Amino acid sequence: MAFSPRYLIATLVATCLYVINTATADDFHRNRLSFADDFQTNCLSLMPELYIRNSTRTVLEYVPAGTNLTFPDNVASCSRPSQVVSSDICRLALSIPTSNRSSITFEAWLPRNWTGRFLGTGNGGIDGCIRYEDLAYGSSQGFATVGSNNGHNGTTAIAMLNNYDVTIDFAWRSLHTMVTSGKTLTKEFYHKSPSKSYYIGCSLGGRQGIKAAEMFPHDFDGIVAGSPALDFNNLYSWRASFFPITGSVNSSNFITPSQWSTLIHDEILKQCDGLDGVLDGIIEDPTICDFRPEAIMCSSSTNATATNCLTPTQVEIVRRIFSPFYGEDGQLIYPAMQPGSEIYAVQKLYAGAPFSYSDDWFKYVVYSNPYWNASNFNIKDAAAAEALNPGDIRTWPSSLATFQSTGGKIISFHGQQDNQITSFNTPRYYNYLLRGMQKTTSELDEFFRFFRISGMYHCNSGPGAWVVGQGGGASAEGIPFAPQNNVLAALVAWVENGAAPDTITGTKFKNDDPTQGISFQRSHCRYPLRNSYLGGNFSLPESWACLPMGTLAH
Ligand SMILES: *[C@@H]1O[C@H](CO)[C@@H](O)[C@H](O)[C@H]1NC(C)=O
Ligand SMILES: *[C@@H]1O[C@H](CO)[C@@H](O)[C@H](O)[C@H]1NC(C)=O
Ligand SMILES: *[C@@H]1O[C@H](CO)[C@@H](O)[C@H](O)[C@H]1NC(C)=O
Ligand SMILES: *[C@@H]1O[C@H](CO)[C@@H](O)[C@H](O)[C@H]1NC(C)=O
Ligand SMILES: *[C@@H]1O[C@H](CO)[C@@H](O)[C@H](O)[C@H]1NC(C)=O
Ligand SMILES: *[C@@H]1O[C@H](CO)[C@@H](O)[C@H](O)[C@H]1NC(C)=O
Ligand SMILES: *[C@@H]1O[C@H](CO)[C@@H](O)[C@H](O)[C@H]1NC(C)=O
Ligand SMILES: *[C@@H]1O[C@H](CO)[C@@H](O)[C@H](O)[C@H]1NC(C)=O
Ligand SMILES: *[C@@H]1O[C@H](CO)[C@@H](O)[C@H](O)[C@H]1NC(C)=O
Ligand SMILES: [Ca+2]
Repeated sequence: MAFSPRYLIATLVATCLYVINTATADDFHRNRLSFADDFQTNCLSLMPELYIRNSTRTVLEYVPAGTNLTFPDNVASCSRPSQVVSSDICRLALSIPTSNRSSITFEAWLPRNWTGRFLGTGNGGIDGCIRYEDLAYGSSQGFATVGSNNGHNGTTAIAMLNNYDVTIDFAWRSLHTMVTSGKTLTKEFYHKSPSKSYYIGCSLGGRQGIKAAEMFPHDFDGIVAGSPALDFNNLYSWRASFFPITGSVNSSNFITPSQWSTLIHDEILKQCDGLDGVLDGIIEDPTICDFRPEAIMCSSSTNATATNCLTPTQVEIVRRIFSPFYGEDGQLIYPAMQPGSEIYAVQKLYAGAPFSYSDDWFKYVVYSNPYWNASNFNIKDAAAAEALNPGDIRTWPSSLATFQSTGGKIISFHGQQDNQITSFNTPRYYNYLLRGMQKTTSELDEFFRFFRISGMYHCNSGPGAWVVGQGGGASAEGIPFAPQNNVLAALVAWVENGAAPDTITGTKFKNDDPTQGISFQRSHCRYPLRNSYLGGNFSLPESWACLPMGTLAH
């Protein structure tokens, strides 16, 4: 077989390139290994328990990038048996007492490639669960990242029964203990204090962030507070209010999941999807969706077994669900559920069973009575919870002046199809804070910006462009860690360079799978601006503009 000269030259060049490449790779590998040894040695020789009073060490290990960590001791209800770690870290865990009858489990993931930044992570629901995906996310972006179990393990509140110290940990003390301990250990490990301190959390975690800004304004320079569980006592009462409205699954007018997710949701889209100018299954601004359920009521001449319409009683149930929740004195307890969230809301809030977080809260915290019956919940219970305000968990500060004066910045966001915390509550808080601090919108926006994320359910997922870097896992995968696309990167740019975000561009991946490519992107506006369709391809961000309410788009 004869080879052409051209082939031989090509082969020779390829071989030389291969040799050069191999040498480079070997050198790189060797350098990396010797560096790894230092980092690893420093990690394993750290004695974290010496720096945190009365703490007990439970983990100290060097974890190389690519490791699939497993957590055999983590309670099953946290649903976090393992976590892939994408950067080299020093991992340590401590048990830290917070009183003589309470303690927190603390974790720090300290990356080899440290940017000098510190990141605290929050919790969710009524848990008790370290968000390992957020520890992996933060450490992979070079933050010394810490998390805690918020004072108890698992997804129930039973540990708070007759132990007010566990409730205090849950309300604020676990997070603050985690931050002070985390900063101390970061300094011991790197021999340098963190340059800037950040926080990221959603839902309960969003509330934790606002609480920290209120109570410990020096803990963080920047806070991402997603879908925040603000006005916590009233939120838990609002959630408890649905079961008496829907009745139990076998009650005569119970609205079934399929009625919610097809009949009712479809009618909501029919009435409101087009308000933003585009029929895409996404209601950009649900505050202007005045849903009329009578449109799908069965008429008296309809066959009584028909499933494509609602009885008058069911229409009334739907009306109550989409109405604000008022107390004994006629004062607002919590704003209405926004239309658009029904497909997922039916799984919990409208499931015809007590909502477990609220049930736990009243049983184990408000009344210390495990036999309390959620069927009989009413506005007197709401008043009792609000008056008790366990652990001062409310989180509804009328001013964050001290936090602002330290240069602190807050980015809040809320999914406009949130199925667990009505997204109408965050504009309510924005306006409350604005009144409390007596600021104009542009003045408040100097340190507190709120973005409405259309088509996003509770903290993540949904039909909209919901991937905005709001947490680890799917919430940050596949998009660059860049201010325009990622709320945490936007916060860093704001705190460190004064570059405040005007919009956040969210991404929707095909089937929510980054490997399949981007389906579309949309830039989300900061409240009170609204996303308005200008024309053109609605899958492109530039076909939309953030305009004040009442402005004509074109
Ligand atoms: C730490 O332990 C000491 C002795 O064991 C005890 O006196 C002290 O109260 C503990 N401090 C805390 C914060 O638990
Ligand atoms: C990590 O390990 C767990 C438990 O062995 C396994 O279930 C999981 O699939 C692994 N994850 C990956 C990405 O390999
Ligand atoms: C919580 O679980 C961890 C293991 O993940 C354990 O070390 C700790 O003791 C538990 N804390 C409580 C309060 O039960
Ligand atoms: C725990 O500390 C409290 C004060 O914070 C004290 O009243 C109580 O007696 C202590 N209990 C025990 C068992 O030491
Ligand atoms: C370390 O982080 C910097 C910036 O954060 C990045 O540019 C660099 O590629 C990272 N290096 C490694 C080895 O990950
Ligand atoms: C509802 O009725 C079904 C069928 O009769 C029964 O199996 C189920 O236990 C009932 N559920 C409740 C909550 O009563
Ligand atoms: C009502 O609908 C059911 C089921 O679709 C059907 O079997 C029945 O014949 C209908 N009755 C009348 C009066 O149309
Ligand atoms: C709760 O109260 C309802 C209504 O009064 C009653 O039907 C139900 O049996 C009670 N449940 C329990 C567990 O006592
Ligand atoms: C609209 O933009 C999307 C996203 O870039 C693209 O996939 C689609 O082909 C465009 N549609 C038209 C009609 O140009
Ligand atoms: Ca639409």
